Amino acid sequence: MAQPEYVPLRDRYDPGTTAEEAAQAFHEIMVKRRTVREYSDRPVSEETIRWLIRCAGSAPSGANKQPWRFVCVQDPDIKREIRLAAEEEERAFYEHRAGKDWLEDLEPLGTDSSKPFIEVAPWVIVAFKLTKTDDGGNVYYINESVGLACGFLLAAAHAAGLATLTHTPSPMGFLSKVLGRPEHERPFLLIPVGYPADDVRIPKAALSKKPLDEIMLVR
Ligand code: IYR
Repeated sequence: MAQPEYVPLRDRYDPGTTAEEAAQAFHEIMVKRRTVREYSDRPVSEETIRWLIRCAGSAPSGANKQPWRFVCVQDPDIKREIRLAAEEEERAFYEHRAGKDWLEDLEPLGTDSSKPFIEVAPWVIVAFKLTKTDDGGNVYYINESVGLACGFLLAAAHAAGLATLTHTPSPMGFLSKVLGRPEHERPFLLIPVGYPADDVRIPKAALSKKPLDEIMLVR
């Protein structure tokens, strides 16, 4: 086996304060993130989106294969096509695909099959997972990897003052067709990105997060 080549860890991030203070400060930023379903049409520059994708692309991944592609859509015609196809799937979901329990769980969030945000938000980012590398090689821990990259993307958008929504129309096959993606790429998440509408409201139920002692154990 060939020995890996190593380089020193340079450019270390230094928060300039204690880890505890920095962790608390970052929490103060992240805890203000909200999933937003109503957007302003205020433009967001392509360069901003490029920074968000650079950030997503910095995520760790299985064997560093980076099994993701982010298709960033601003073209109103394509957004419309995506919206119409997504709403068709969602109508089937809300009318008969979702069971009673699932619909009951969604009730407090007020979601339904209408997805205007796909057209109103200036950008819709469709994250695809790669089931093979572009040259046919293996990829590993695909869902974990793409999930992490999407998490980075959401955090980056939030840090830029932008809102997001993780939308999962199901099934999502139409996105491959509309966006002309090859067989080895599978739609993973649809993420509108933009400024929240001025009069945006958030379902109260989405605000409650589990207390720390319910999600954390120390041993
Ligand atoms: N995909 C549907 C339903 C939906 C499912 C879950 I789980 C949510 O947290 C929110 C919605 C939709 O987008 O409306």
